[in-house]
Amino acid sequence: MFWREETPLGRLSATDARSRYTKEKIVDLINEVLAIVKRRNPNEAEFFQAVEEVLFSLEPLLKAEPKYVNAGILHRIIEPERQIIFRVAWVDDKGRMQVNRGYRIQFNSALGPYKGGLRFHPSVNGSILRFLGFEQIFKNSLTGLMMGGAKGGADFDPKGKTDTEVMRFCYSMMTELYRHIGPNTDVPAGDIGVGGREIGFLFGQYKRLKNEFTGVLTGKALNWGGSLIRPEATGYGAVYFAHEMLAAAGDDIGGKICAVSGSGNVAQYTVEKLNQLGAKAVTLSDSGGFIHDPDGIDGEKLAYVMELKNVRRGRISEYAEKYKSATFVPGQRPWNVKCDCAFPSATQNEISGDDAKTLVKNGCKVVTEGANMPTTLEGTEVFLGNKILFGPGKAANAGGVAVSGLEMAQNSQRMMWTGEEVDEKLQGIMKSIFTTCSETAAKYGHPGNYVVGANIGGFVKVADAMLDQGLG
Ligand code: NDP
Ligand code: 2IT
Repeated sequence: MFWREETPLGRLSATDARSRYTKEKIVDLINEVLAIVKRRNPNEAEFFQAVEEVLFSLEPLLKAEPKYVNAGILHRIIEPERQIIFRVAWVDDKGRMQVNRGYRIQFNSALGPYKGGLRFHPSVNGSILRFLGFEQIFKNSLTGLMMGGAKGGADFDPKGKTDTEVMRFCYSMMTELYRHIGPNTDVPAGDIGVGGREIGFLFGQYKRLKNEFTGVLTGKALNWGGSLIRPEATGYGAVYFAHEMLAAAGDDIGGKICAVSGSGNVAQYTVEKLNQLGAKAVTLSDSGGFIHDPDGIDGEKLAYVMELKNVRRGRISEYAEKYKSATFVPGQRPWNVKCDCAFPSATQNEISGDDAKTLVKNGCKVVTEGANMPTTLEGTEVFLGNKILFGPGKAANAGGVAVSGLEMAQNSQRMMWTGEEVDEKLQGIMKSIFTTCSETAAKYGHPGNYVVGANIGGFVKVADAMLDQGLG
């Protein structure tokens, strides 16, 4: 727009960018920005991977809309607004002092308060949280709700810890985190290793420290400010997204054989919704291996998994001891099981290029990412090259954060909506995300490529808000 060109920002940013980056040279710009990411964040493979995928898919947009280049949006969007790293010291049940590292990456607040989960896992480091925080910016934008992007967590391993150890860890984590967050500043939630139990302990400590009962966290229990359908939202949303992709291709999820990985929050509610829609989930996994149950993981078996994983905190291998129809394969992921649809719902980079080829060879037609970045760049190319209906995580798993946004809205109103109301809104949001992905992909010359659609669709809203808000 003309007036933007005339703003001080427009003149400032235009100095060399406009002359150096002609349409033909957009790829040079992308490579220059990637080099900055690498220099500032050396050896951060996951963060680099997430940025590389997004920036290259923006190419057609940047060629059509030089305003983003002129205002230096790429240079700004790859640098978190604020990054907090802190010591978390706590005492275990034997009275020994333990130390972990805590993080909060407040990546982008152009669209609203920072929003994104906390991950507790021994693998947590800056690279993983920066990749997750970066993805969260575009995911939150796609929901259409007003939320910025953030991620946090700690290299704490909840496995094998008692409830009291987890409680003391959460208290100590919040004793530092509380000064950086708030219902209008930054609203964390769960992710791997952080569920209802951890959110409760974190909330209790925040409330004591601030003497305020506010919606500072989402994923709260239903009896003290949580939203109906939040626990279900990511898994349900992923299946709704798969349903939309199939419907647009004239097909239906009913009767489909589905391979699901993970056995935590996202995987469990993916299986529940698949069952409700008449599909058959035949696999689940954890870091020990996967189970294959060709008879399908029906409602009764799923109830067993929920008790096993959420209450007893056991291993998925126990499923095959309980149900003789199932086999347990240690140390492997479920991608060589013949299926129509795959729902990777455990962790990043769990589908390699070879796994993707195996899935395609075995007839898989739909891949819906319940997890964040579960497919490597090589795997993504295999799926796109074979015209698989591929729902990238930042679109397909956005249902979780979307219902977190609805939890924030309910907390602000001091109201609680019915489950039907929230589920209806979730379905509407997933449908609208699919429409954005589909229409944007077509508009920029890549029809059916929902990776391009999600990345450009998510980026435009954030970038426009950054333009409106000036330098920052
Ligand atoms: P949970 O902690 O509930 O479950 C995680 C599951 O994944 C467990 O079965 C776990 O097995 C498995 N897993 C974790 N890390 C690894 C690993 N390195 N190798 C193999 N298996 C692993 O987490 P969620 O279900 O909440 O999260 C799953 C994925 O979904 C993550 O990528 C998360 O970022 C993403 N996501 C979650 C949302 C949410 O609302 N919860 C929203 C959007 C995305 P084990 O118990 O052996 O570790
Ligand atoms: O990756 C994600 O979107 C989440 N873990 C959920 C974040 C949230 O704020 O609900």
